[in-house]
Amino acid sequence: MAHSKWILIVGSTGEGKSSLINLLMGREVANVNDSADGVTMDCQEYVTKHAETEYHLYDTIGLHEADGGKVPHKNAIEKLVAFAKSHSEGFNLIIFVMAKGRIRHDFEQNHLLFHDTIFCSQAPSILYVNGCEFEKQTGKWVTENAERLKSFQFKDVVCGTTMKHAGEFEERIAPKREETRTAIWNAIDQFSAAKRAPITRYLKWWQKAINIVLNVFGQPPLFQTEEMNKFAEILRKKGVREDVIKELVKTLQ
Ligand SMILES: Nc1nc2c(ncn2[C@@H]2O[C@H](COP(=O)(O)OP(=O)(O)OP(=O)(O)O)[C@@H](O)[C@H]2O)c(=O)[nH]1
Ligand SMILES: [Mg+2]
Repeated sequence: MAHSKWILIVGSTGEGKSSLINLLMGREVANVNDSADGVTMDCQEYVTKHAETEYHLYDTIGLHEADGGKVPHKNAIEKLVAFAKSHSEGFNLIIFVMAKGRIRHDFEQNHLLFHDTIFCSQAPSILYVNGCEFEKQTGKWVTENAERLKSFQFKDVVCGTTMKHAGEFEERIAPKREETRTAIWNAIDQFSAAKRAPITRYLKWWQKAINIVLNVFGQPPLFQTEEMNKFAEILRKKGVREDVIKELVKTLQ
């Protein structure tokens, strides 16, 4: 039987996940769309073979702020639980996808949720920066954002393009698309772990995950960790004002 690996692809709606999947698969399997509608936490599987390995690519939107008024946070929590239940065996690699530009709050929250919390930082992750077709120097974005990127602990950052039907630019874009495909497959081969990192089953991490979901939806956290309670108690005993403690706890959570 061929060796199999599970790859989770996370990114907000419209950043280029489906385009990346199509590029990796070598054919149009995932719907590429311009609409701003996305379904939080829904997951779609695509299977392909590369270098004697069977890859299960999972396309998921993760959390995004645009859902704020539209999808209640309870839906997002339910979907997160369903996701954890049906993928408990975990993944060998997480690919975060973002379109070139500013690193946004929802990106940070998704990283915190998927990388730090759901997989307890045990699944290696790489970043794919999409929309770099007109970058004169490949990787310029990485150099410019080096300081910001450090904290995410990405094993690799690949800048590229999945742009299709580029009209008059097609001749220039086509080789860049091919370079992107090669670079991403190389990164997958090199950085995916031999073993799948399972989804965590610890209460502490789940409390953190649910707090992150609530944060994205502008809701206050439901859980405070034991350490945080102890910390607040010490400050209280020292006479620190309650509103100051509350603010500090909120920042640290
Ligand atoms: N300029 C540019 N546009 C791109 C690139 N890749 C994809 N797009 C465009 O970006 C839009 C969104 O791409 P998708 O691949 O559908 O994005 P997605 O992340 O799957 O979006 P959802 O399925 O809604 O979550 C489409 O209009 C694509 O044509 C790229 O490298 N450069
Ligand atoms: Mg898509």
